[in-house]
Amino acid sequence: MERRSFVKLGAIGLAASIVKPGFASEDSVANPVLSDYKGGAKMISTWSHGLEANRAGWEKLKSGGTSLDAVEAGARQTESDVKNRSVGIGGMPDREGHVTLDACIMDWESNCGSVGYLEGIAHPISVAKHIMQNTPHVMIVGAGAKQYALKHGFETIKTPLPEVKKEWEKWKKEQAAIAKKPAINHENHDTIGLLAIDEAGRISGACTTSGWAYKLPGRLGDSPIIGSGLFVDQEVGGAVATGLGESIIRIAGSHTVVELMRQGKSPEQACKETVERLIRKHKDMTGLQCAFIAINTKGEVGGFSVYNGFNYALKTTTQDELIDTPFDRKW
Ligand code: SD4
Repeated sequence: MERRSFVKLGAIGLAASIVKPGFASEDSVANPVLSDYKGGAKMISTWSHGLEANRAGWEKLKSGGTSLDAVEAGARQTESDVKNRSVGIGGMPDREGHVTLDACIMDWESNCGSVGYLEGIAHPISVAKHIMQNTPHVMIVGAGAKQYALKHGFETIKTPLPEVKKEWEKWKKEQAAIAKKPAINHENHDTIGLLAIDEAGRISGACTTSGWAYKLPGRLGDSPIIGSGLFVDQEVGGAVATGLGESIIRIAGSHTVVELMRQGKSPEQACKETVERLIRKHKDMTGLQCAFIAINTKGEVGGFSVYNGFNYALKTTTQDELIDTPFDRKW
């Protein structure tokens, strides 16, 4: 077949896929695989801001919302936190002073949506969900993502915030070296990744960030990449990542965690082996923090980080707490 007709057929396929079932909808058909789940609703989110995010998500779960509603609500909570320097409105800019946001979302039917390099929009996670539910695409970035968000009436914001702009101006004066790797830890870099399982056993995940502070313009990390920053497979479970995106992409981190769970590993063991693989792929781990958290279809959860200092928030009907993960090494 000539390439041109192949492309044309592909386009017809694409148009057909716009109406195909399998597109996420608010009232997605229950997956029969899920009927046995008895573990109750549960939500886990990275870092201490995960506590507030979980509480926002829990409001949805409590009132019969799905895990997808919960992770979106949780992510939106952190995106609107003006004190958070790594997510949403309070995020740190790139080298040229632009706050560009990355986010992705995935549900139990393997529907997924993603935005990258999105500037001036309050809730990238909801744009990602909108893309997932209303287009045949998974990922829309940059000017196209902005155009999409504006067209669909998403709330706009002005970034960076004045205090963030001041910090950036100070940094600019100091002329930080371009190749210098920033220390990624709780203080300066704390993307939120969320996973939820609802009463029906449906797993969804979300991830949202402003990424590496003072990154090169155009840089995308792992957070908008399905399989790196987030992966969900209802046959197995879900995982999210936080830390230096370049390292996480290198091993398709979240997908790796899920595949290890598929082989029978517990969430914690799968996260540990993924961290160990990541470490094996880097000659120099100085300052390179990365962590994963995961949930399986039994509702078991766990996490693991390269360095100490990483924690995640857990919410169930009886728990609302922060859990320090085991780690490979100390700072
Ligand atoms: C990134 N993974 O853009 C994100 C940042 C992050 O904790 O997770 N920080 O590389």
